[in-house]
Amino acid sequence: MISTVIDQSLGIEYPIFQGGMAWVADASLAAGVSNAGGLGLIAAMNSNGEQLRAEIKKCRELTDKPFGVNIMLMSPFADEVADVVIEEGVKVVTTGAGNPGKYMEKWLAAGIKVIPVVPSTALARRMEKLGAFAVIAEGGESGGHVGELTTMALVPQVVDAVSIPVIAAGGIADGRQLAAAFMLGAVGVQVGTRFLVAKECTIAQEYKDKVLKAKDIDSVVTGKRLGHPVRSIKNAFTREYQKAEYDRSAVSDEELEKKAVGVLRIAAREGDVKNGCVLAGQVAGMIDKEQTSREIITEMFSQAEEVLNGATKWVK
Ligand code: TUI
Repeated sequence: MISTVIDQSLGIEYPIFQGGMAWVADASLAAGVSNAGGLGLIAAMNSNGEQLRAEIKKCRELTDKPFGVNIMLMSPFADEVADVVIEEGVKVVTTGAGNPGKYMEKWLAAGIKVIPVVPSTALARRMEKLGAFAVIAEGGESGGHVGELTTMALVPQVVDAVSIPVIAAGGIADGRQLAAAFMLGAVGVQVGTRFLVAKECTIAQEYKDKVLKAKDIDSVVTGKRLGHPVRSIKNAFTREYQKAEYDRSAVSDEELEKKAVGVLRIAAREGDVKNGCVLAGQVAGMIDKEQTSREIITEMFSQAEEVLNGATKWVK
């Protein structure tokens, strides 16, 4: 059994979070992961306050286990969903794509455990000072909005920089990577891409198929020019966007911005995996079967135990 401060303090069975994936992580997936012993998270990214409230209610109907809400700080609804998590008595909030500083005081006053995603030691330290319960150190192997550093380089530096627990994210899809995260000093992991193909994940089958078929080098980062680098699986959208991105004289920033409007939704919800943006991490190439959240979690942890138990074989 692998048990740390993360599962013990959150009342879950395994120290694993499901990533708060925009347009993906709804009540069905969050409840699936929570029922399997991890921490499921509802992504508030694409919801206004009332939509999030409804999703939280649905999640409570599907599970009596702890779950959380992820707030994407670039969302136009960030202010209102920040209040809804308090009103609804959500116990754990993770944040992404920004600094949640302005919400920390009221979240902490409401007894919420705040666990921000950080791409650097500087933000990790700031979050610790503001009262974060833990931080998620997410490397650029991950899908979606990415920082500069890799998981291998970022996690140990964040572990050294703060005294609060560190959860590793980015590039973790199997038990070997889970074990490696522990070796880097993390006490938990967050997994996104592998849960895209979970049975409880309600995205379009075309999106799941794109992940299942992906090879190691099939992901690409777009959006650097506008300061929002995003990793997704190569397709007609990324080819067209990249062409526009590199041609500054022909395509203005406004035009470029327009090209990305609605692309997450049409991929995840309409199954348009040609014109939509299929967010996924570099580990997509390792994922070749659909499984229940329970199968994913138990398989990852039993493999990690085996790897960790065998690790001393190298020590002479
Ligand atoms: O947030 C994510 N992944 C995401 S968000 C998203 S939706 C979207 N994102 C960008 C453009 C369009 C749509 C899809 N995937 N992961 C967590 C994460 N947070 N990764 C990196 C960061 C991060 C970056 C900078 C966190 C804080 C930060 O702070 C900068 C500052 O303000 O100090």
